[in-house]
Amino acid sequence: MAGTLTFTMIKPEAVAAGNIGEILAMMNQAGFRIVALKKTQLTEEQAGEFYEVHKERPFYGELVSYMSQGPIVAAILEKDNAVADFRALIGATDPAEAEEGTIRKRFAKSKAENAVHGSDSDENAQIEASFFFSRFERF
Ligand code: 3AN
Repeated sequence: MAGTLTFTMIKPEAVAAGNIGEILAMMNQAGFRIVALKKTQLTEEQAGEFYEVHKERPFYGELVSYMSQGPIVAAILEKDNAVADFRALIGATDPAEAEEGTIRKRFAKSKAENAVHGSDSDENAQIEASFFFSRFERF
């Protein structure tokens, strides 16, 4: 059975552009409940650890420096079928391929600066949520 939790980050360029409120509103309107929420900034080391799965990809270095360049907003979200439904809400990695009405269509600038992160599996949602939040920060 599909899990009810997913993990998201609003990425540095979307935070810097003042889009936190509108992006969170789109998540709420799509039926996601905020379980945990914080604004924080990753060190390069932390960003490297978070994106460890992409270590062999050619854009890994660029991704790590971009994700640590400014504050991000991290959140745990709850909804039935959370991971798949949230991936549908954010749209394709490349905003040029993202469908109308998706968060990336509206806010992403490029494949790298694509406004939001969304977990790609229930297992990764748990790992990513625990990277940012303790049990005492989830409600
Ligand atoms: P998604 O975020 O849609 O799951 P992944 O898992 O393929 O996409 O990529 C993780 C992150 O790596 C993306 N959110 C994006 O910031 C960055 N990324 C992916 N592809 C590229 C690329 N071709 N060039 C630069 N950065 C990329």
